[in-house]
Amino acid sequence: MGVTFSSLFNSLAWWRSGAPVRILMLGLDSAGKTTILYRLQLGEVISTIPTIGFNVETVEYNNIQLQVWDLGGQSSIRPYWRCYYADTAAIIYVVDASDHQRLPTARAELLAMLSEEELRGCKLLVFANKQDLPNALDEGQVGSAIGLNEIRDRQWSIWRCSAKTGDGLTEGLDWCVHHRLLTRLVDAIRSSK
Ligand code: G3D
Ligand code: MG
Repeated sequence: MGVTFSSLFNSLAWWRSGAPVRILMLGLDSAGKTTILYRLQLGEVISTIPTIGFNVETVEYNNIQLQVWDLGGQSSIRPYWRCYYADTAAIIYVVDASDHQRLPTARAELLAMLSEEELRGCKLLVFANKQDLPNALDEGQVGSAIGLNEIRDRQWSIWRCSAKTGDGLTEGLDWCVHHRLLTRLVDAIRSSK
């Protein structure tokens, strides 16, 4: 599985050819972000707590920096998140599809995040995680619950997955990568006219 993810991330690195790319992986605590990070097997996960107090996990792979932190909790530190927004290629939002009670919170936090000016237009990949659990909602149900259909200002996609088994993770990341490749292709065609 590591090889598959590596080739996906290679494609994304190729797309930017040189400049570092940042991918933010966000979600409520316990959504499964850290599990996904390890499941990707991209290298050593570095965990740091900046002075402002939230825990950031980072994996660097081939000029791509994948940064992970929990949303929710103290709104007072939210302005400091901006330090992490520059050069963000995509946001991966992880939702615990089995935690029905916290879906409204997951929705509110996502919408607050997307309203950040610096993240305008940034593509959004949502993982409806924990599909191995019997009470997990599918991607359509999770998408409705977190208000994806109301998002009109950016491209988004939602995929069901299980970080526990690894199912669905490749498909989601594949969308991310191929979508950007397609964007570049369209840009190249336009500029050649
Ligand atoms: P976070 O980093 O988003 O806070 P974690 O979440 O990756 O720490 O995961 C929180 C808990 O959910 C962990 O359980 C983890 O094993 C579990 N988990 C993550 N993804 C899945 C999944 O796809 N299916 C199932 N069944 N569980 C998952 P513990 O018990 O270690 O707290
Ligand atoms: Mg974590």
